[in-house]
Amino acid sequence: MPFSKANWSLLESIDSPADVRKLNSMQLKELARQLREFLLASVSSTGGHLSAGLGTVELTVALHYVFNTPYDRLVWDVGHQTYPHKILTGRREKMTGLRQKGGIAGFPKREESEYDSFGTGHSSTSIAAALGMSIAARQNNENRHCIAVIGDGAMTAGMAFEALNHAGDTDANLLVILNDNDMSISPNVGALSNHLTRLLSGDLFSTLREGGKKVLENLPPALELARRTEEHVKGMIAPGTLFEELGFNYFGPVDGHDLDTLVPVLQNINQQTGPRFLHIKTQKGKGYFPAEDAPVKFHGVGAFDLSTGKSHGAGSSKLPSYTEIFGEWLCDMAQQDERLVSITPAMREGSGLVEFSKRFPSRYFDVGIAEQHAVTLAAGMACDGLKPVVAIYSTFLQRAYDQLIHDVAIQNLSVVFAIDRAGIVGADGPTHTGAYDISFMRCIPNMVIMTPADEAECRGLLTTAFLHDGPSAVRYPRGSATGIETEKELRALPFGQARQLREGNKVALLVFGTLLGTAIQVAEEIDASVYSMRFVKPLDTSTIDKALEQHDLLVTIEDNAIAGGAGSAVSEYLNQQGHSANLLQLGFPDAFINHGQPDELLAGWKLDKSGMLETIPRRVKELLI
Ligand SMILES: Cc1ncc(C[n+]2csc(CCOP(=O)(O)OP(=O)(O)O)c2C)c(N)n1
Repeated sequence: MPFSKANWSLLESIDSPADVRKLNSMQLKELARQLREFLLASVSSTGGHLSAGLGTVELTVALHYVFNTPYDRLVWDVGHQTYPHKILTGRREKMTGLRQKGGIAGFPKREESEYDSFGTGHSSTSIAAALGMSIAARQNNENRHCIAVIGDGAMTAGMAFEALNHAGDTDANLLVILNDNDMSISPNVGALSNHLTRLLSGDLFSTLREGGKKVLENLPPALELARRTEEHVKGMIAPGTLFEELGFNYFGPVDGHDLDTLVPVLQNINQQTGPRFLHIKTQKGKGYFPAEDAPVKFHGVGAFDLSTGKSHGAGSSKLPSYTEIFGEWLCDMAQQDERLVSITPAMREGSGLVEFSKRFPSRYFDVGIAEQHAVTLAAGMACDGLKPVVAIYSTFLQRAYDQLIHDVAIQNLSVVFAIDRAGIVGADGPTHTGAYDISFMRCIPNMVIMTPADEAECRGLLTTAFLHDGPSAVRYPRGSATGIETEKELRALPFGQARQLREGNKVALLVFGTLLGTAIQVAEEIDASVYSMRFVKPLDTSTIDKALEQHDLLVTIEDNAIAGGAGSAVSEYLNQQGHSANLLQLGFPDAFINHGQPDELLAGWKLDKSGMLETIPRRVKELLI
């Protein structure tokens, strides 16, 4: 498929949605074609989320054509499908810097554009946010439409249902568009997904497409067309869908790639008031064969060759990732202990569970995008003899905080939290950074928190966690491990004990996690002692006591917020003991961490070698003065 710039002349004439609204129906289709090609060319060179955006090209064009954005509020759930929206809303030229430091974000951001009415990244917030906007509009005597676009994956979360439950009982001018592609990141799961499949099944949907074409043959005026389309669409659907029962006026299902249907249906809905629900059927990866064929692989990609679909970076790192180290440990432990079960809230691939799901299907639970449920489900399992391992990203565990405290920790249940993407995540930015888990877990009684520094410690500490009686968490980052040997045997590391790796002078570096490699390099230059602390809780206070005796300055190093983090645990201990020790805490400051390359971001916060070589000697000097 040619991707010459010449193909984008219509797209290049679109500087804002106002330009889209001047086009006729033929031009809208051509715009969608060019938009898809541009999106492909763009993401193949920058990397980013692809399959979801390919599936929302026509919807994006139709929404900006029919609705008066940005006055009308458009809230995109998750926000990973918004590249077409960004391209049509004045950010086409900025796509070259997508997700790079200083460039535009991969998710909607209010400060980036007036068209991004709500910042997202985590799923299932769109209906609540759009409902809130609709209520605000009413209070402010504004006559605007508020639209939430939500995928069938995101619709599985409690938050989405909570908002539907509220909205359906109001007269809010809210339109919920369900973008149903039958996929979450992996195939969608659950009873709701089955309900949606039934709505789309059989002859219903194909008859609908044919009907839509017939309506167009006579080309009646727009409103008449819209009316007839609505009658047609509503006539096609069996009454009593879940959404009708919840108080919404349900339209659909509609082919979300057919602008000839989508536009008049939206125009019709635009004329109506109250809670409305439009169900559209789309295909993830639409229009690009490799992505249609492998939507999971193309959900999020690095730069790739457009003609083959092959990643440019493939094979560049031979080192295993921490995710893979976890996935392998999980299978090994499951083999050894049949009480082990594993739970993922819709993150099979990202959490390293593919192999486990194949080898132990009856002990594998993908619960959909439902972090709160995942944690309480684990608690229930732990009550009755199972040994659950919840594989969860640091950022998504935030959503299950009450469940962690109320359902797991208070009852001191043996649930292992395998926390992936702890620390810097890079291109996904602040919504996905794992900067707070140490802080928010450390204050919970009964929690054991471990921070492996390399893959051998990761494997060992996962075993320690699994054998521990009570709740425990092992946190590890995105990306490659160090390449050191790990032993096949599943051996726990000594509970609550740190390990000293280097003996030096004056300065002791107390490292919590995988910044250990950098710390060792720093220590070589300044002749410092180095410890892998391994445990944030319980803290190895005897190691701290010893380090304190032998050094002038203790430096804690972690990839977590300084506020409440592991360094704060050391600080609290020193305060309790009445030691007037000199302590320097290195970690993330009180600021959100924007998108960029992990190395650049760490350097920006002085957590790289040269940053540490600046801050640590400076503190030593200050001490001497
Ligand atoms: C709370 C939360 N959990 C998990 C994720 C990770 N995640 C990003 S996209 C996605 C799948 C979304 O599926 P769907 O809503 O159907 O959108 P699609 O990608 O299919 O268009 C998941 C699980 C997230 N963003 N937020």
